Order: sequence, then structure tokens, then C-alpha cells
Amino acid sequence: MRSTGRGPGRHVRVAVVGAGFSGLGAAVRLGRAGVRDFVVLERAPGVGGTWRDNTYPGCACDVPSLLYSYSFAPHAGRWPRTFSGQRDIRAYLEAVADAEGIGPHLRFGREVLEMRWDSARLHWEITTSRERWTADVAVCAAGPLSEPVIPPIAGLDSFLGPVFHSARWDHTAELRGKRVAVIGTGASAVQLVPALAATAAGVRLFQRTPPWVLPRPDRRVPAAERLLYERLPATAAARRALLWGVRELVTRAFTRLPNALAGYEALARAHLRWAVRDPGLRSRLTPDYRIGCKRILLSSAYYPALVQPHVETIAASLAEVRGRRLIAGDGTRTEADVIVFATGFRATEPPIAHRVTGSDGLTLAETWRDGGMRALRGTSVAGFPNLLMLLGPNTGLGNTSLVLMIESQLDYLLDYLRLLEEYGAAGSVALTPRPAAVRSWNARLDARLGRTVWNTGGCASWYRDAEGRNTTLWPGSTREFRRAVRRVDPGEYARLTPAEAEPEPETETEAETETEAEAETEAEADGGPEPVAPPV
Ligand code: N01
Repeated sequence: MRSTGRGPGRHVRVAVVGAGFSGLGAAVRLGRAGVRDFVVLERAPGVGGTWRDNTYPGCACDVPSLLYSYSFAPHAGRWPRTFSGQRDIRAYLEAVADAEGIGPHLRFGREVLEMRWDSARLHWEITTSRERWTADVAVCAAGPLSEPVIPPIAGLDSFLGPVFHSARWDHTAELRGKRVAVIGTGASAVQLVPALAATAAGVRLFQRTPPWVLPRPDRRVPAAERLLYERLPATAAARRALLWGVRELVTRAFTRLPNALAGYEALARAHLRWAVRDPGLRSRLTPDYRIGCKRILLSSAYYPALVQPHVETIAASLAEVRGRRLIAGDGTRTEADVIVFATGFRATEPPIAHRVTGSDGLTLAETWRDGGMRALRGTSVAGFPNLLMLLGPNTGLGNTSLVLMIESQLDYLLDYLRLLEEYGAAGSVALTPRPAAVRSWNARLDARLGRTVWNTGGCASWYRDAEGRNTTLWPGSTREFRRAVRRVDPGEYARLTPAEAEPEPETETEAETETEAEAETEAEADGGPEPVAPPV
């Protein structure tokens, strides 16, 4: 690490912000590629990101572990269940960090307060809660679902008991024998409600919109099967490929043919009918929008929990709190000793966007104020040179493993570093996405998103921002994304040198910036691209 010569602070080639699944993955891939001069800045005291923060009872992953793990750090013989719990996933990430020798690069307890691009020196100035860094390249791996939201509720301050968010579980709060109110019925709620119902004296569930719920085919992985995966890794790889392939096939229904999801709807209705006999409750739990519009939830324990006599489902949002009394939007009144908000995250307005200032003096949040979050290939943003975002805009998925998207972006990161090196010595050149390339990419995304179930399914969800634009999900298969970010297209970037604060003028017209990936996308629409090996 070379000194910046400007007071306390150190310079690195790459600074990664965040040590969750994506930041840790970046560290592993950087290390394996021989990049030694990098640091991972993490505000928490350990690795794990969302799998460290979310410790609510019942917290688990709704994607099978064989697929929800790095292809480059297989763990097949060690997952105790097909769908792992939070502790096992966190332990996996810690084990990967240890095995890969990431420790010396990790800096815990460093919250990134500000990141500012220095056009003269071509580097990022990063101020953390402890010290300052400069970096040629910044990798934002802060996570799309890391900032919990508690909605404003009239009188909430007057509540006479513990109040907390599902992602910041208060383990000191006594729940046994208490009446617990849960607000929200998303992926977190369906996991924590059954666990709460097993201990609390009563659960009052405030449901604004009923979710579609399918059974979760979870099971303990027998020792013999684990041994097989351990001894014959090809069997685990084959199973992972199968899990991946089935989800890839279904993707087309989400993105192009929402009516083809009717079979899932029938299955979910049958699940509800089978589990809930009371017609009144069943009707309250029946969604009135297309399945898949919001995340499809997997739980075999949710409906059985709701039919218990001490669990009350109130089909309305929480409108007001008066002492221990809770008043729902439909006027229903109930009492509680504890309130748990399972109300989701700030996905379309990430707080880190207010802390990152680019070459024109605007923050990411200001840049995205009109038109919402936009990036090039979900990864880089015009006006923010040498900034790569992992799980950036439109890289989320509705039905398969996000780890696949992360790994694809890591290929892009390494290719980006290769290209930078090809262009000049460290600190002598930077790359910034051409605005036309960003516009072109997003125009194509918007067109494709327009026909997805997320936009047409008749629901409101965190996938779309306040203007209704879907800025979070990728409207294609993971294979297609992988192809789109396998290599950096130099034509999509302008080169910056310290002498020129401004990028070279754009040479091509917007029409000419139709990219390789877009051409591939069209090829797929016209009959499909050439086969690509599954990410196993
Ligand atoms: O949050 P959500 P989550 N009054 O935003 C309700 C991932 N995840 O934490 O549907 C009353 O989905 C809101 O109601 P409505 C996964 O990607 C993954 O559950 O908007 N209610 C909704 O029911 C997931 O999608 C796993 O009408 C209010 C709920 O709160 C994402 O995290 C596990 C309200 C919020 O649901 C977020 O899931 C868990 C208000 N003012 C989470 N505001 C895996 O297994 C909001 N709601 C991988």
C-alpha cells in the first residue's frame, strides 16, 4: 500500500465496501487473481452482510444451498439441510473468508461515511468512521437490502414495549408469554411468524397484502448424501446444475409470459385450501394479483401457524398506536406487548447513494433523483469513474440465486481491472461509462421490464420505485446476464487521464451503442443464443 502523503490514510488499488456475499466474493476473486493491494471496509464487526444482520427466529434462505453458495467455494457435503438457516450460511461465509486468507484485507468497524471522486488524481477518497483511504477503483458491495425501513406510524412513540425491525432483532426482548404484533407479510414475516407462534402467547399479524405462498421442500440432508457429495463432487455439481436449469426455464414465464405462471397459482391455491379450512381466513389470505408479481414465498409452516387460535390475522396495515393498543387501517383494535416490523428495506433509494459523489460533484442519489437508479450492465454509473457496483440497479432476481449474479459481476470486475492495466499504470487512467451506453442499456431494460410479471401483475412491490419504474430486477435469465458482463466492452467507456477532467467526447450515436449483450439478447429472442455452460 502506498501512502497518499496527505495526512492519515492509505492508498490501495481496490477498496471494496461491504463484506457480505458480494464483497467477500470480490475479495476472494481479487486474491485468486493475484491482486494483493486491496481492502474490504465493513461497518460491522464481522463478515456476512445480510446473513450476519438478520438473526430473527426462523431466518433461513428460500433458495437451496447447493445453488445459494459460491461455485468457486463449494460446500456441498456440509450443508445440513437443503434450504439452510441463517447460522449455517453465516458460518459458510466466515469459513470461506478464513480458507481464502481474506483476513488481512478486512477492516471491520469502518462505516463508509463519504466517497468522493478526485478528478485530478484519478482516485476515490473514502472517509470511514475510523480513517481515510484512497483507491484507484472502488467496489460498492453495500447490499441492496441492508437498510431496514420502519414506516411512520401515528403514535408509535407512545408504545409501551419493545419495537424493532426483523433485520435488527432485539434478542434481549422477552417474547415468551407475550402478545407480539408483526407488521408485514413478506419473505421475512413468513419465516418469523411460525417461530414466534411457537413461543409467544399471542401473535397479531398485520397484513396489508396477502402473499402467494408455496410449500418449501426443505429436508435434512442425510449423511450418506453428504458423503456422496464429498467423495464425488461431480454429483453435487450435477445437482446444482439441475437446480439452476429448472429455475432458468421458469424465468421466461416471469419475464415474458406471466400467464404461464398460472400453474404455480393453482398450486399455491391448493396449498392454501389444504392448510386453511376456515373460509373467512382463507379469503383474507387469498391474493388478488398474479403470482410472481411480488416475491413468491416458500413456507410449509406459515399457514399452519396462522390457523392456531392464538394467532390473529388482521387484513389491514397498522394505522395507529396508543399505548399498548394497536389500531388497524380497517378500524380493528387489538393489544400487544411487542411490535416487530417485518416491513422490508430501502431497496430503490439506498442510503449509500447519498454518500458517493462523482466527477461532476453530484451524489449518486442526486444523479438518480430524476428517473431512478440507472447503471450500465447493473454495475457502473455515468459520472462515477472507476466505481463498480455489485448487485447494482436491475441485478435482482425473482426466482433464483443472487449469488449467480454476483459471480457474473465479479468476472466483469476482473476484466475491468485487466483493461485498466492495459491502458496504463495505476493512477494514470480511469474509465467512466459513456452516458449514451447507459441510456441505451436502460432503454432496453425498461422495454423488457414492461412485459414482466413484476410490472404487469397488478401488485405494488419494492421492486419498483416511487415513480413505478422497476429499478431492481433483471428481466432475463442468469445465463444471459452472465454473457452480458463476461467482458467489459471498451466502446462503452471513455478513458480519463489526470490531465483531462472531462472524458473524451462521445464518438458514436446512441443508436450505434447497441451493445454486444443487447445483440445477444435479440439473438435469444430470435431463437436463442449458443449454449453456455451452467455456472456450476
Ligand atoms: O420485506 P418485504 P421482507 N404498513 O418488503 C409490509 C429478501 N429476503 O423483509 O405487501 C403495513 O418483502 C408490506 O406490505 P405490502 C427477499 O428478496 C430473502 O419480508 O407492501 N405493512 C410487506 O408485506 C425479500 O423480497 C429471504 O402491502 C407494510 C412487508 O411489509 C426481501 O428480502 C428471506 C408497511 C415487507 O415485505 C424483503 O423481504 C427474507 C406499512 N406501512 C428476505 N410497509 C431469503 O430467504 C410495508 N409493509 C433469501
